[in-house]
Amino acid sequence: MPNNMRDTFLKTLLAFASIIFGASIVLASGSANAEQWDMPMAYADSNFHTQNGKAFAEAVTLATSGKLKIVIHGGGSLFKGNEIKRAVQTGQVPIGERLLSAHQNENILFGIDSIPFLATSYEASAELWKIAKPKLSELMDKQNLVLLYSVPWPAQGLYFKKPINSMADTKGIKFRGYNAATNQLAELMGMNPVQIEAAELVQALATGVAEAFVSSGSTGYDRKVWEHLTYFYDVQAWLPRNYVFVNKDAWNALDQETQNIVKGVAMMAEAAGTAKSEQLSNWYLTQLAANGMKVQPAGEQLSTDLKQVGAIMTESWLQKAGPEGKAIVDAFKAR
Ligand code: PCA
Repeated sequence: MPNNMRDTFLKTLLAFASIIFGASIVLASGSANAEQWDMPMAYADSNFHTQNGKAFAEAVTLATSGKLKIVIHGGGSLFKGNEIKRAVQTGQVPIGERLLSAHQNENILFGIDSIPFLATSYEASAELWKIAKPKLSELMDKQNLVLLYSVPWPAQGLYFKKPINSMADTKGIKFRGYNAATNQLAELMGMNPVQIEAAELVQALATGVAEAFVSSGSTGYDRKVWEHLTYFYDVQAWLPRNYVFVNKDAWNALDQETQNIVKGVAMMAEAAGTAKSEQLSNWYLTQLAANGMKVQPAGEQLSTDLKQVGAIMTESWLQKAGPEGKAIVDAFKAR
């Protein structure tokens, strides 16, 4: 490895490791071309994605000796979840994080991670991501974006007020969705979907705008949903992803060394965030239970009904996605 490459790599590695292990940052002061990147994120400050984003930001700041300083704005405080991608595309902010599948209305391929029961473990999720990534990077490139890293949420389960034994029990329930797939799930189960950001979930539950939803134990825990709901069915339907992306013009304006550092730290952030997600996934469920929720697998009839709904959703996704989508799913299944 050439010396300057090795230096960049070591700086990057040391910076990330020191952040993860809780070092405090001392910056080389007064870097000549110091630049600040504000980075909006949609989820709670305490959420593991946001914490991981903070480690990423601090490590970049440290490894570039403050030449590029990334500042996280969590909880949708700078831009709301559904505004973040556009804000980055149009250069209102240089970098941001968002739920990948929230954009499946723009292009169905962004919903590759929300096909029910396709990739339901961390291992499968990583394999599907590896296969889909080149196509997604290409799509993003056309949207003036550079893909940096992606971290999955824990598996998605169903939250309800009352026990649900089959689809016969879900008719007419007001169901909070977070993307097109979750709205379709609600409709196929006879429920009434209403799309709401995680940041507004508690208010929706408190005011009765929504009375059920699908999400991870992570969001249930972050939002203390046991104050409103009692039943969690651990159906492990899919692992949706958050992804971090940069405005292409802002990216191209960075010098080569800084780009290498950002890419290196991003790789580490993907690995560390994914490990954290997996490590916490069961812990979140124990927290739901400790706060009085009944955490259980779906019963036999509900499982059968969900498989049927999943098959319909898979079919409709494949139809919309055409040969490109099919190629990804086929390659994943043949792995
Ligand atoms: N939490 C996010 C998306 C997926 C998840 O687990 C939410 O509910 O909005």
